[in-house]
Amino acid sequence: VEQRIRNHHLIQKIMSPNEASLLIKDGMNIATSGFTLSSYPKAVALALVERLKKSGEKIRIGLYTGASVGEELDGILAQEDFLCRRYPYQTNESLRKRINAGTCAYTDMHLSHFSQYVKNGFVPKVDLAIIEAVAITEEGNLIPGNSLGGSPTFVEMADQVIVEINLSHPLGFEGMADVYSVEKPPFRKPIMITKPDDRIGTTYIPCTPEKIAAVVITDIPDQGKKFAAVDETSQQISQHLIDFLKQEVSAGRLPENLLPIQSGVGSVANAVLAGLKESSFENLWVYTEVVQDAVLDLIDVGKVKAASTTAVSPSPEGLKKFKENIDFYRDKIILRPMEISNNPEVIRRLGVLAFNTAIEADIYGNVNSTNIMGSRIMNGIGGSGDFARNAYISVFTTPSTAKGGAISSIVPMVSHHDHTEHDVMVIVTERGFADLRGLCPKERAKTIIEKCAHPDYQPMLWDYFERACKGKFQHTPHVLDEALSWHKRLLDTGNMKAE
Ligand code: 0RQ
Repeated sequence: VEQRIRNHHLIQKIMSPNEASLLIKDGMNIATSGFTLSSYPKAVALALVERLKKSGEKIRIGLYTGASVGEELDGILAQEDFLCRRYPYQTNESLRKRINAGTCAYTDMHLSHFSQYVKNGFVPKVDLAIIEAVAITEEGNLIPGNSLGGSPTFVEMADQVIVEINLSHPLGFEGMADVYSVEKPPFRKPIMITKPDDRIGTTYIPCTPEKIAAVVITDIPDQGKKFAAVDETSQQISQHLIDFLKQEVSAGRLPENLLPIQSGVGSVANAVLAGLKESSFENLWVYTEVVQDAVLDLIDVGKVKAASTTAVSPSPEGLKKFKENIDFYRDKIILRPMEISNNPEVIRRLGVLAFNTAIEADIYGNVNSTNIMGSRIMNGIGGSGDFARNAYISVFTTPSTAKGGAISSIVPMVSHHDHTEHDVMVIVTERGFADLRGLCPKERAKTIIEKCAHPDYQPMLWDYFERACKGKFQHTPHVLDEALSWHKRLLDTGNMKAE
């Protein structure tokens, strides 16, 4: 215990998860650690839900996190309908159902904005923070697990803090974090990161013993998430992206070792980076928000010099490898708060190559990454907008069809806009890549239909575009009555294809 809780006074604040859960009251806004299913608190929420289920008492709370958290937090709270409000990102099935049924208010936000919103008082105040940690220092500071997300901001802004010391995290995590808090305007100083591995802050989350209301000891591990095996489609997407990068190097627009890479979440994103392992690229830098298995593998083979991230969220096997070899990885991975990992200033300065995933894209290059058929939230925008808008080159990948071909991912008009035509430079599907830089809308449409759309849908897209071009206004031609008719047809008949 002394190794984990180095402040003697705080040893007296150790309590059971159930006792600590009594600090959570109806109507509170609770902010927690956790980002992409890593290092979110579990024990207190599990105890809370178990106790309330027994007593039959109902509560409604707001939950603020870095990004997605797992079943033991979002899942169980959503199942009992205890969540009235949720910021800024989620990926949980039960919570998604509540949001789409309208019983939990969800505000889907750029992750770089969220810490600012909390600091500036743009969202209701944080009453209580629950932070999973590896250890507490003599001064009361917190050593984070394998994610930082919004934790430093939440600790700074909360009235009180519950710390869950998770023994499943090795003490070797200490030293990986670089915690720096963005100042308030006006006249704030630049964030002095000019290389992905620059260190500008502390290895702990600043906190005081007085703020810590309870310490809970647990060993419940993060569940982690298995990735789908790299299938042919993902492999083709990855190959086209690598061809594009090679083209940029040959043209002298990118250095031989590229520029710092950001890659989104999910199986396709993981496959894209897995492709880099087989490629000729070396001495790569990573400046991203989530490190999944593929980046660990690239580090293993010596292809990555250093990776800056706000979370290390590999599969269960990847997590085991990461923990067992933490002394090796600690030198190569810098864990930053999400207000730094996703900061537009730093992303623009470093010249990041941003690879993110689209649900659908339209012929003019607008991208929907969040809402299926315009209305049903999938996950959220996460950091994709932070990176896409500020990137040196922003790339969006997607298979050209979904649901066994019933859906075309290239449509006349997207049913929801996350990344507008102004932020999307390249679209890649398994068919090829469309380089949209410098093209006007009609040139973009031709390129996207030709290079990215599935052959089953190409004739329909050409037909739409050619008829649109017969209209009066020639800048971004549309047939407004038909622009969303593909989505409507899918909802009516289960297929986007015309009969
Ligand atoms: O649905 O699970 O019911 O089969 O969408 O699609 O192809 O499995 O792709 O796992 O890579 O997720 C955009 C959601 C892609 C993700 C998104 C259906 C499809 C399937 C998932 P099923 P895939 P992925 C870093 C950056 C936004 C946040 C982000 C995401 C499901 O990448 O959330 O990038 N991105 N953050 O069948 C209807 C279409 C569809 C479709 C796919 N056109 N219409 N359904 N699907 N295309 C991380 C953070 O920010 C924290």
